Amino acid sequence: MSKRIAESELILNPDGSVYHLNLKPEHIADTVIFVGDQDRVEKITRHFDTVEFTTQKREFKTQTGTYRGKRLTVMSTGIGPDNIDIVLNELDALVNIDLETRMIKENLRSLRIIRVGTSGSLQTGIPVGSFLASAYGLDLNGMLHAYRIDSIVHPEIQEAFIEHTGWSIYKSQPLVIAADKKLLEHFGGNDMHRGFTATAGGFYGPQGRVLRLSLQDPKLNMKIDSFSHLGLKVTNLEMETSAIYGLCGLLGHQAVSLNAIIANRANGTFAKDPKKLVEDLIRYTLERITKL
Ligand code: R1P
Repeated sequence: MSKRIAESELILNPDGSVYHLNLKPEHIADTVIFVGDQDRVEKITRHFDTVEFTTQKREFKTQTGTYRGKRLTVMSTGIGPDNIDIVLNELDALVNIDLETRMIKENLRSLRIIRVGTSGSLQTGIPVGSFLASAYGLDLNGMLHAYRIDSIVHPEIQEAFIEHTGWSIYKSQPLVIAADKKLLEHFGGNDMHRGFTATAGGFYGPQGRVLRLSLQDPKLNMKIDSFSHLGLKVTNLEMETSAIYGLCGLLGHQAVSLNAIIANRANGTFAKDPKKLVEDLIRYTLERITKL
């Protein structure tokens, strides 16, 4: 029997909705599409037959409706792994905690989470304009270290990565977490690269970008690019995937991350029309969702 979760630990708004997301259990579908940008939510739901519910608080905008008869939720997570911690804990609470009694439910539900994001490639073989499904997330940001993560990580790849890059003892240890296999198979079609996606906790220094500040290890990006373990190379950098894979793995939800490659860090190129790439990935994702 679980313990009652205190008001200070699971905060509810006066209307009973969860604190940051402003949602009640009836507002969400079992399949949830995550995007970063709040303006991308309607770029997806404008394809829907109907939208039954809309809310927004800060960067977390949610719409639920039906697409070709299938009930779907689309939610913006904003930027970064810290937001993913909020979004996934509150989403899980909506389905797996009784918000009246504040007790964990006996029968747990599993959500399907599909991220539709943008990302920068690290390999010349994955050019701007490609789509990539992340088979693994490489966690370089540390958020997941707050949790007991041992059951879902891949220490042999982590150790090889730490050795190859000479990973600093002053940074949190990298973690490797896999996508949900079935969702990866379903969404990672022939026209998609399979990826090993590094998730950074910032956009500039943490991804090796130099404007005015010097980096602790200026060669780190080169070492990440050249890492290879049993054929596994780090393919792209963004800011959410490993956090989603880690928390979904621990909470019992299924997740896959789909990336539109809008930049290539290996050859310095950036997409001429990133909006079109995102729109193409949205259409691809919605098409595949109807076949789930
Ligand atoms: C940085 O510009 C943001 O873009 C990428 C990164 O992961 C980060 O969130 O993804 P989204 O376009 O999905 O937000």
